[in-house]
Amino acid sequence: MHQRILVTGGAGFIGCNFVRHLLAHTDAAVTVLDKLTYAASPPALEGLPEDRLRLVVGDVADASVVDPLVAEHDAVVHLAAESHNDNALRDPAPFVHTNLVGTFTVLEAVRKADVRLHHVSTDEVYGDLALDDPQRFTEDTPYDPSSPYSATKAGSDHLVRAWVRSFGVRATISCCSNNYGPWQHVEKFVPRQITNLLDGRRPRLYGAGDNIRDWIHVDDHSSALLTILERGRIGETYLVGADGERSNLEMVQLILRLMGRDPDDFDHVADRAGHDVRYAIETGHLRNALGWLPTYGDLEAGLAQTIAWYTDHEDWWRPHKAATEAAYAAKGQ
Ligand code: NAD
Ligand code: TDX
Repeated sequence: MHQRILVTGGAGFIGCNFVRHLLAHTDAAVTVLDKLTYAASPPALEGLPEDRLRLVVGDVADASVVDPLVAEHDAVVHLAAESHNDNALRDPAPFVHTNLVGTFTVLEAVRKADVRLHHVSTDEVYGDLALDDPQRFTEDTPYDPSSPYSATKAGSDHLVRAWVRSFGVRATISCCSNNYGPWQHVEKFVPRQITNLLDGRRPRLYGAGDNIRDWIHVDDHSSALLTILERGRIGETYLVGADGERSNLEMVQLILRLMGRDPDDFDHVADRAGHDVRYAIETGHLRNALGWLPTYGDLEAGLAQTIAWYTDHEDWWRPHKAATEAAYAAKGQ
């Protein structure tokens, strides 16, 4: 339905998987706008149909780039962000720039050109839950972000909501749980542990490892984004998750088992400052309203596939590994 789609942050982990999903499941011509920060993977966009994919290198907070580009498209899917909590604790400045000023810039561009927007956000905007809380996050849970990263994402969501109500911008928002899958930077939990094991290092668990995350395969996130882009109700926020709650300890031990290692073959390291305890998503709204369903029912199968992918793509992650681990080591992590 949307023939020309602009994907901001399309060279990042979720962005590149989403671009591949768009090219495979629609006829759309896709433009990626990406600054190509340390987190980008230009190789992930190689080998795709050249007549349907264009890469524009630029800053999503630069209106002189964003305004004319947005005006050439029918829809924008906005993923560009600084995404890693540990980096935000070291230096929050780029998070304010990209996540807040960048989203403001996109909103002004879609307002001027009257272009449909889907804004990609996170379950972290709702803060965290206690381990024994029977509730999960719903679309009605009050925003209560607790980290510098999630505060900038929450702020960006508030901007989108205000632009919808005040200016009639045609936008939807999705808040997704923790993604795993191919092309995820080795700074993140799942690829860090897999590549540590491939590298002869032990996995590193922050604190006791009791914290719970709700895991979803990135392909399921992509299909949810396309569903919301095509059929979502303007002004609505949709939670995206796949009933994948696991403690970090359970995840490390699952990865160890799938890689044929001893379940105790990991180290506890310094905890993250202000570490959110638990995220959990109630996904009924998206399923009932738009009929979306995840295809990876089985977290273990998705993780096994991801382990195989990292085993086969050492050329891709190897150049980032040493510097990433050196930065962690400097913090006792
Ligand atoms: P990522 O860090 O892997 O990729 C981000 C991409 O944005 C990179 O390609 C980077 O170069 C680009 N970028 C950064 N600053 C930019 C700027 N100023 N201008 C243009 N491009 C810029 O992130 P990700 O994990 O793929 O996350 C994508 C989106 O999904 C983010 O908005 C994030 O908040 C959201 N999200 C992520 C998860 C997750 O588990 N990873 C879960 C829910 C929501
Ligand atoms: O080495 C590690 N050891 C460890 O125990 C790392 C890197 C992380 N952790 C813990 C911290 C978290 O409880 O694992 C959990 C997952 O950590 P991250 O991969 O850093 O993800 P998280 O902080 O939960 O945020 C992710 O999901 C929500 C994404 O990075 C965000 O962009 C998204 O919004």
